[in-house]
Amino acid sequence: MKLFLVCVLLCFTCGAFATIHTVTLSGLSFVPANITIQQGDTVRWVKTGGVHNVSEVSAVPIFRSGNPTGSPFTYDFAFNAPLEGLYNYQCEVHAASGMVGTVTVEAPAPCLTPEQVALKWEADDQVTLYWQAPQDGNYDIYATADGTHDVPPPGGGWTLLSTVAAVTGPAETLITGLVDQQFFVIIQNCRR
Ligand SMILES: [Cu+2]
Repeated sequence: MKLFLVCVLLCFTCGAFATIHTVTLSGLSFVPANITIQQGDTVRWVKTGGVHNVSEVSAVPIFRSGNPTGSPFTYDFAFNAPLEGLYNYQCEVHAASGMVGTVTVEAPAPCLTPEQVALKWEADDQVTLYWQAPQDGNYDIYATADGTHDVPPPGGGWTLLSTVAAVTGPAETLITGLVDQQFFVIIQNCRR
């Protein structure tokens, strides 16, 4: 008898490893001035000359390198959950001269729960998954036969069953060629 379990539905993006994005303080500019990153990434501001600082623009800055200084510095800030969206920042000395920048933080799709995926057997080796994309995008559907999922796909013994492009809202995905063993399935939202 075949046992098909929808076990884990992850909510991280492809390349789930945190990235460091470097912004250089150059003259009276941040270079690049506007960057888009994934939640969990770090922005590293590097200053070699001049009297500057880095300060998010709000009454209580979410990130701030410290008071303006003439000393070189490297300032790291990790944009971890729940931070997302647009952050304006400035050099407090030179904001009026246009020394400003933005960081846009893209958050991963919300998690699906196993209850949000329905199964319908079409044949002994075919099943249709009925699910709802938490946000528009491309989805990879992975399965593992041994039930282990400590290492997220694409590594860790996962098999890519299907790639579904440009999903908006409800989705039906037919999976064919299942073998007679226990499957766990992951539907992974990939920002591509
Ligand atoms: Cu400055």
